[in-house]
Amino acid sequence: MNAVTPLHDTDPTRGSRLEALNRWVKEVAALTRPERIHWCDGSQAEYDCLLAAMQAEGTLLPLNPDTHPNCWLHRSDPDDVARVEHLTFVCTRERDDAGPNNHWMAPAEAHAKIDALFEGCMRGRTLYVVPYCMGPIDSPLARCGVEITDSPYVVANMRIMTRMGESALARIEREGAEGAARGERADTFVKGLHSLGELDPERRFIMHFPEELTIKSYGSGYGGNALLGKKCHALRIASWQARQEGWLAEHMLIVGIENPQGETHYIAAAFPSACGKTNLAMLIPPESYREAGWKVWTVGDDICWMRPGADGRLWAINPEAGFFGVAPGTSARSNPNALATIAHDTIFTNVAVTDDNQPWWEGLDDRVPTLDWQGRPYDPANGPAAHPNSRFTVSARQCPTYSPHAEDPQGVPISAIVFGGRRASLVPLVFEARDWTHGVLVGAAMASETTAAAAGKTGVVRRDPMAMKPFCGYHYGDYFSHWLSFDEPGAKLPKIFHVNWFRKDADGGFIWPGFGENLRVLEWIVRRVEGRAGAVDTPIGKVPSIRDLNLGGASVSAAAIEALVAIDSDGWQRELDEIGTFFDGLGDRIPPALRTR
Ligand code: OXD
Ligand code: MN
Repeated sequence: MNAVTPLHDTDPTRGSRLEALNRWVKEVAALTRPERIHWCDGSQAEYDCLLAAMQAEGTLLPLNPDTHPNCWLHRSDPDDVARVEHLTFVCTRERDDAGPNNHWMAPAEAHAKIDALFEGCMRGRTLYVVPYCMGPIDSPLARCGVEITDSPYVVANMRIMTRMGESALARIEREGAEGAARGERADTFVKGLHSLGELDPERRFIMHFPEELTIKSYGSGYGGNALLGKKCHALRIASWQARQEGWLAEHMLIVGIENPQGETHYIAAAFPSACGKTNLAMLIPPESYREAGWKVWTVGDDICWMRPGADGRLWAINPEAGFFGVAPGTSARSNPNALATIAHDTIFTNVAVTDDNQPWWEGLDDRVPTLDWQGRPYDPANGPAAHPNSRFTVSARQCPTYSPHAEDPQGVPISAIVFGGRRASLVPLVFEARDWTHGVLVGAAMASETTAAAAGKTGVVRRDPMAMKPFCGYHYGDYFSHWLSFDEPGAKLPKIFHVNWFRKDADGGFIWPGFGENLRVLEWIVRRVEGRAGAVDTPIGKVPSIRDLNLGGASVSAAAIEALVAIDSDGWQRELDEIGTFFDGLGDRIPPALRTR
């Protein structure tokens, strides 16, 4: 770092307040050999310094300050644009505990392999110590971590995506002292070590050690590979912790639906990456609903931690403080709330820019960009102008529909859980599971067409139980059993539903209009929860008949709706056979209760 950054070296007082953390930072520094160490306090001044330094280095470019005040563009390495599932490992002592759903490596081998890469990798760089809290800082459901990274871009993103800095350090310190007083280990925070390394895809690994609450990620600076609070901590490690402690860490948005009587139901919904979770979390009701007084509140768009409360209901928090949303497709039509959210104080990554230096992506509007995501003059022959997995990082507080209850320490009570996937055929617009066990089966059987959020082919149907295939930090069989275990006396569990917004007609067009219109389906879900809506029994669960849905002012025909809720028995028989084969592939830990359904 240079003269514009008065960032300070290790603060010995702060370090000694927390022995375990200080020791780990020293060990990492001895291995990685940074030029200096900076403990992040999370202040605005620190953030401004980091941005100024990145700007001076050319790794962060200012966008048009008149249209997008305090907005920035970062371009990642062109070989580093998505999560790398084939290089992501869960390193448990027993191979079977990671399960066939994860790549596994023995912990000793994994540490040796990745530590060899870390050796001396921060020479000439600054090592940042980033204490963070996942969840509202005063929430009993929240959990802390510390990420060590040599990327200022990661630090800046972590400040937006988590509660980062002094307040998190104070909580870590308090929990350490409480643990020590109980005679338990003092380092209950998750340790994440990250280095950009050489950004060489051949020297890239994301390793998780759930038994050690440790993450090591080398060689990538992008998204979930590098912002370790998100997928690595809040899903892979947290799912493991959640199983031990009796809660759930899920790949779900949380949205509040307020009816004209002023009652709000919270829905948690799991969809695979890039299936519109952010859009659903920020949905704008159709006009007739708005006039009637319906409102939609955003609690979270990607991750949900939930735990049974004293009243038997599941209470949920969003562990994140920001949105790391997919830019392409975000528009005034698909998500005006997101556009308002990202109009200022936002970091964009891998988007294109217009001639007046505004961020641009496919689907935004019909302007033609000047530079593509790699900074080249835009030429359609090179493919899309914005990378399909280009992103915005922005504080959730900027969202016009951010729920006034999003930061409640006890969380919000969940009325319904919704599973969904991107399926061009077969799967109806919506159906309701018969009971909790059937609902768990519906989640376990989820499948979706792949998108650009992960490296690899897009558009292929893959099984993605509970949208957790890339994120479940342990054996899927044990995970399903854990889900089933919540059905115990006294539990007031949410009803479970499945939706599919993505059915296509013979010409390849979407049948259901989606976006704000999805509220029609959510209204049916909420009214089912309240026992106020009808439904028709089918072999796969309950579906609404046309008269059960509020279709006033909807642009879709009655015939289309009939088609969207019709059940194709032969197709479902084939689907069930495939689900059976998929479960067989997961081995003998699949709970028998799911088999007999
Ligand atoms: C994400 C993902 O970044 O699911 O949220 O890939
Ligand atoms: Mn996600």
